[in-house]
Amino acid sequence: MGDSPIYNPRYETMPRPELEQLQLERLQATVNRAYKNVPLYRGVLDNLGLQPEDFQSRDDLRKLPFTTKDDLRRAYPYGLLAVPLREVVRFHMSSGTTGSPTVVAYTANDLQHWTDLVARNLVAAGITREDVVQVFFGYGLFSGGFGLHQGAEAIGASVLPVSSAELIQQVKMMQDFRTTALVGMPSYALDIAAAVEEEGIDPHSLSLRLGCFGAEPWSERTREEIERRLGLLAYDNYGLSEMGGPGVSGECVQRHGMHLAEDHYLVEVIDPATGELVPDGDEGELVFTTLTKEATPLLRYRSGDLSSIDTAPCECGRTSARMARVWHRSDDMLILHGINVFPADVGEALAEFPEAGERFQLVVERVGGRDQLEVRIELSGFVPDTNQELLRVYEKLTRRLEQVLSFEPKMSLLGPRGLLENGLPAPRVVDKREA
Ligand code: DLL
Repeated sequence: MGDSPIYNPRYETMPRPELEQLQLERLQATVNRAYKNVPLYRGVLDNLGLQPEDFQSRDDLRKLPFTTKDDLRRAYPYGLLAVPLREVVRFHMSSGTTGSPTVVAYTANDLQHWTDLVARNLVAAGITREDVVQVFFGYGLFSGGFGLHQGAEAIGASVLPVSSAELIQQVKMMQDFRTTALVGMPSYALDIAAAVEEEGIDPHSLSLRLGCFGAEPWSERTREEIERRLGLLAYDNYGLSEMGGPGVSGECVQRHGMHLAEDHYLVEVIDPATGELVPDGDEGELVFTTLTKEATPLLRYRSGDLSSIDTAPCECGRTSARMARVWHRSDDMLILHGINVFPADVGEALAEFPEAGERFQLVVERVGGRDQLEVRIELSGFVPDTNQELLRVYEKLTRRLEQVLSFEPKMSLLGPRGLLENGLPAPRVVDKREA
């Protein structure tokens, strides 16, 4: 596994002292912009008696409270814009499940930076202008499709925006266009592998060389499985819509963690319980501050993602810190075929129905390579007179859950106390996917 070229050597290999100075200058500009233009942040600084000039070191950031997903939801749709609407050229939204999603806006400069960052990740994994890149992320409010597409185009690769087409169509495109690189979600890559096998195609007869996968947690075991079944090398890349989408970090060919774009994001790792920084290298929740974002700058945004950061030099020559694979979250958000599911949202929807009790459980399994969600709901004192009445309740709840989740879950209705185990409430989330 040799080295691959570096897309933006000036920034990706900047000596760390210089990088830290750049971060400070960009932080000062960001705080200034947020204070002047975003009422939420003006209020925060004013309440603390702080002025933008009080940020003289990167550590001064810690004077500020965290920004949370709820802050973003409350600000929907325009509340956190730091520029006039006429400066905004694009919006994306998180794939969350509630009625109040989180919005991210981009100026033309933001789009340029985003494209550059995704291009860095793709080049780090070894994609070049010789590659035919098949993108099977969704194109839409979700940032994955457009983000990876722009990055691959910027490199000069030949991009096939197949998006979420039928599996058989994906396979046909891979054959007809001799696709060399796949870009999408790892779980979907496994679906494609299954379709290849069903068609009786030998994966080595395809032209696949590598894949860049992300947008959901996946393990080393899944990596090995994808590589074996599709005959390619699989690389991890990470991002979140609040930070603009993919491009926040990605693996180089060394595959020892994902290089963070520290010239665009200042990352802290905190103990989710206390909010204090954890010792260097320990696992904690990633907290991001944007350093270049014009349209929607965010200060100390709690990602919910648990990871650790290594600042040791990497053999590839990049000086940026590397973050470990994200597997757990500090909240109980689940990602199911790319859709972020918050159990609290399911609870809120169920509370609309007197027939449903307080207790419910989400059970996630991987069946035939696909994530499957079962929502187990305890009925309140409600006793159906007839099967038809039970069926009506069942259908009503299924319809509502489908609205909330944007897919239809499997559902089980249990009698009262059906979700008590030894008198205690059963866990709210049971994730049976591989650990
Ligand atoms: O998933 C952005 C993205 C698109 C990243 C394409 C990579 C590739 P959201 O829908 O806002 O944005 O979901 C963000 O997904 O907070 C993590 O919990 C999870 N996540 C993203 N990438 C990874 C990864 C996009 N490589 C949330 N490994 C994040 C594990 C990931 N989890």
